[in-house]
Amino acid sequence: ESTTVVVIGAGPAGMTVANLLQRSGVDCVVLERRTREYVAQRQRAGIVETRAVRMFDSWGLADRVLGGVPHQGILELRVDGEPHLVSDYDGSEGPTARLCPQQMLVQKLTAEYLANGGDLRFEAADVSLHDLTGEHPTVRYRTADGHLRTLTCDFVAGCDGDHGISRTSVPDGALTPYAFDHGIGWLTVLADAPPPAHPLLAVSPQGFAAHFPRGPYTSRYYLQCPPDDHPDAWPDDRVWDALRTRLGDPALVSGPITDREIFRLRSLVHDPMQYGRLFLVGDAAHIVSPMGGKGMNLALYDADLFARAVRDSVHDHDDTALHTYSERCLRRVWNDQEFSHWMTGMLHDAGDATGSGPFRRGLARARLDRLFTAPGAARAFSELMTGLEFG
Ligand code: RFL
Repeated sequence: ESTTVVVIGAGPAGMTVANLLQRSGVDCVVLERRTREYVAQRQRAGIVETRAVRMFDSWGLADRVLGGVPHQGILELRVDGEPHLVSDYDGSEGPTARLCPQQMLVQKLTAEYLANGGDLRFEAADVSLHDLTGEHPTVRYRTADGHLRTLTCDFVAGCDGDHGISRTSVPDGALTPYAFDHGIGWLTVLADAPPPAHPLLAVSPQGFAAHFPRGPYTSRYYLQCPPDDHPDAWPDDRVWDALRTRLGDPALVSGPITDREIFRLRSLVHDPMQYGRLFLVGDAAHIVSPMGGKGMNLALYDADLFARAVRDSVHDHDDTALHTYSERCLRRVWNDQEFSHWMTGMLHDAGDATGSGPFRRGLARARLDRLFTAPGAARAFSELMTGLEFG
């Protein structure tokens, strides 16, 4: 069996690549290890940034895959209980960010791709990549009923996240990893409880906390905690007490908790994002600490560049964009890493629960103060939030 592109993974990166290739008239097959139900339930990101909304719009897909809830562009930064509103509206023309939980985006991209006759194979086990530096790589996998299959292709899109097989198929030494551990843990809780008026990030002496909308009656919360803490140490009462204290809102309405996890804030970049005819897209190439909401949005950026590069190569025999893919992606990756790192430092140090000391606390408070009072600083922040900072 042969096709032009084999896409490994049906998350936001893989399903965006698949739809954009389909719209470009380029054949592809998507292989996903999990079931369709499993992938459709995975809840993570919640906001598609302005740049990514305009990207989907340019492909005629925005209304089909993003749903209709515009994000008002306001964020609340609450410092010791005192609210400050910052905006991600940068004054430019065109559609703006949307509230669109990650699993909704993936469900809609999947439905759109299948409705147009796309080839998507769930429960593909033991996927392996071969001849990546040759003219025609092959991809082997096992179907749910145990049959071995081989696909021959021109390009492989490695969209299988941080724990996938794409990156680990690259020989040691061909990619350089740049990793950073922030030394911070976040307890993340999903609950059937009223969302805040605006996405809310709170600094307090007890540590950082956040409250984000995820649906009409669904919220995601984050609480800074030691990175090696265990979710069992956080029974419901402790979660709600900590949120009320850190958000400075004794009347915060609680609700049934449907998910509770602890993860370590870390950042990782692999350079280059390419090996032969394998192109890494999204989390397979980079992880951004969640502060700033850039991880999924970067995956969408890579997907757009990759699909356009393949389109140029297939239709116009022009490989320029394929050759510059990694370099162009990495420019934005490092830009977003910097934004996320800056915000992570500022919002944790300002509360000083990390023990980073009074001097860093003073610096972090000065950065916040500048953001709230200096129009140039506020403008730079809103540009970074929209993702439109490169013009
Ligand atoms: P995904 O979403 O991990 O999808 C990878 C897909 O590949 C499949 N797969 C395989 N398929 C075949 N064979 C194999 N061997 C395979 N191995 C894996 C997997 O089953 C899956 O379907 O990667 P992708 O597409 O690159 O998308 C990246 C985003 O998921 C990620 O960046 C975001 O979720 C990060 N993130 C956030 N990003 C934002 O932009 N805004 C946010 O608010 C935000 N919040 C978050 C987040 C990540 C979180 N986690 C994971 C810690 C909140 C959390 C809690």
